[in-house]
Amino acid sequence: MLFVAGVARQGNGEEEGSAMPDMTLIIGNRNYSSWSLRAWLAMRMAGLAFEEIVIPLDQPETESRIREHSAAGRVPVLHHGDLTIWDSLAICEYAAELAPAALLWPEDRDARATARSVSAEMHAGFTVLRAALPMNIRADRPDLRIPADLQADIDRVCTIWCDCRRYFGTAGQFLFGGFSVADAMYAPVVARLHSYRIEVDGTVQDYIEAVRSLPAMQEWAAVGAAEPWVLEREEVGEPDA
Ligand SMILES: N[C@@H](CCC(=O)N[C@@H](CS)C(=O)NCC(=O)O)C(=O)O
Repeated sequence: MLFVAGVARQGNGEEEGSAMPDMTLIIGNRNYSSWSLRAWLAMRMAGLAFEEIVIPLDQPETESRIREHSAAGRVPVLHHGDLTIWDSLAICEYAAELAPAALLWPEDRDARATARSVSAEMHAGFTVLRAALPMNIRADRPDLRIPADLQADIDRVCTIWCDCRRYFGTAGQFLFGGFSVADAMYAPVVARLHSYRIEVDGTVQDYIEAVRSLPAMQEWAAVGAAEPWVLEREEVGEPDA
């Protein structure tokens, strides 16, 4: 029994002879839960097998259900045997360690340091963009007004993507060539720029298409689009009735 994040868990973890203990990823609604998408995508792109539990957000029982898994009260949460890992970036890091061959962090040290910088910037920042453009996979909202502070966040994201593609990404379609944690961290922004049809230049549009074309992203989007839950506070940019 381990007490992790304030939650007692009975281990079913690494036993002698078992190469890979079970993993379960707890996520929110696919349509809206941007932090869940980051962790889920990193796990999938690392080729890791895991069970999923979806806890719909904004329901009366949401908080208590999440707290059964993590005292931090947020999804995503990963259980691996008797270990609990919470927070999207920590789960991405863990996936990178479990599956080193997937190169979720670039091999080149300069590229890796930059990938970590842009991932941390996403994790800690872009508050205006995150509030004004909620991830809403099934939305198609071309008429959203873009105030200056939102445009500044969008411009910063586009600069990051263009710089990464130019200086580190030429060997592939993603920010650092092959898919990395940085792409997982920005995947919900890709979805947002698409949903709200934000005007971007050709390099950014190509990158958006590369991420959206990933089979894992298409799977996430298809399941998210079919979900029954509609969260009014996340529904922005609807045309006036
Ligand atoms: N810093 C955390 C943020 C996680 C987060 O805010 N998740 C939201 C869903 S996307 C959540 O759990 N909200 C709880 C709730 O709405 O009750 C991470 O990176 O994982």
